[in-house]
Amino acid sequence: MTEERVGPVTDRAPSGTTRIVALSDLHLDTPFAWAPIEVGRLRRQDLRQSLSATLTLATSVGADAVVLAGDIYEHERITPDTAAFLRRVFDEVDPLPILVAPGNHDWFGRSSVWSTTDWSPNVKVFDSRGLVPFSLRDGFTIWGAAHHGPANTPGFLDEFSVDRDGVHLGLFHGSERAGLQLEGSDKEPHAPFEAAAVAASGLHHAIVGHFHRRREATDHTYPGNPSVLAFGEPGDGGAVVVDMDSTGSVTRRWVSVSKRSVGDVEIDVTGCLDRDELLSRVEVGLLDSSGLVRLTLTGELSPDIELVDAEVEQLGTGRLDHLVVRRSKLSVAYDLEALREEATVRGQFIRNVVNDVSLDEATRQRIITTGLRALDGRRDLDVA
Ligand SMILES: [Mn+2]
Repeated sequence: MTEERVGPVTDRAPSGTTRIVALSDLHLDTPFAWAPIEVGRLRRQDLRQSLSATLTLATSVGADAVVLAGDIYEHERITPDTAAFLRRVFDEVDPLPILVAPGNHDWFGRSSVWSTTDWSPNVKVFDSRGLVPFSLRDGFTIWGAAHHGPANTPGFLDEFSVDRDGVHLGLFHGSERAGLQLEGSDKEPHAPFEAAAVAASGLHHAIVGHFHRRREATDHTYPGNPSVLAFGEPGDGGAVVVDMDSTGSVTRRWVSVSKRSVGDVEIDVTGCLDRDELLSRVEVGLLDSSGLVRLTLTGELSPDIELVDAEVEQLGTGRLDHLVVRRSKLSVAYDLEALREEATVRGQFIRNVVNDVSLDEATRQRIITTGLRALDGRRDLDVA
């Protein structure tokens, strides 16, 4: 669920403080393969809107710069229209500096949009593999770098140290090592770094992209993805207003730049006696939801109920932008002890599955449920 976590930022940065608005992992033009075509289109439009809202925010809070920490778009997917959109919205906030550190999805290369677009003069794309300085103002330096390919980028803080006085902010796309577990094991260690290396290098703070979960660490910040790309993502990211004082310490405020909510709802259907009762329970359970919703049915479904996903999905029509129904946590309340005693095909089926030692318990339950539904002549089966 993406929501407003702070009120509008109405104050101005105190004098001597530099105000940065940070964003990462927008993934413009991501395909949303899980979604129907029209929902995918809607979400891609939402992503653009998140960027526009970020730039509006930056202007209204008097930011000194916008920093983009990578994966703003996807190299394989970005359309000429999206490139033109980027060019236009960046141009519209000129002379507000926009600093870009390309990530593993929007890596910098000769053919990349970061490289081929004729950006307005306020746009600075870091194109070097090593961190290089950009002097935002006297005594305030932003160090940025780029991924040059979709994988195998070494850590940006390896063998790096600042070489001048003042306040130093790092900007790159990479994996803080301790955070890898939090993101799940399928995240490859792109440009890994140790949290302690930020201070050790002489940087006061680093704005880092790649992890979709927001993180407010002592000396680094992951904005998190501002607009979720799939159900199950934490959805706690956004644009971050970072105020950095003359000693290099930071104050951070996350601001939601996503208009449409994306959420998970679980509804227990245990005890529903027929389909109508179940559908009303779901309808009531969805009353507080809006936007895109993944509904997970849980509990025990009465064997008498014939449940078709399309009927449940219709409950969202007109009120929600999209409703996905998931029944993987739903079991059917068969009386297996009684059924396995039956001298029937059904009884034999249960005995065979129960006695098959090659099956793990989850598979066994799924086969039994699916098989019994099939033997009952139901067509509302999950694909096993
Ligand atoms: Mn990434």
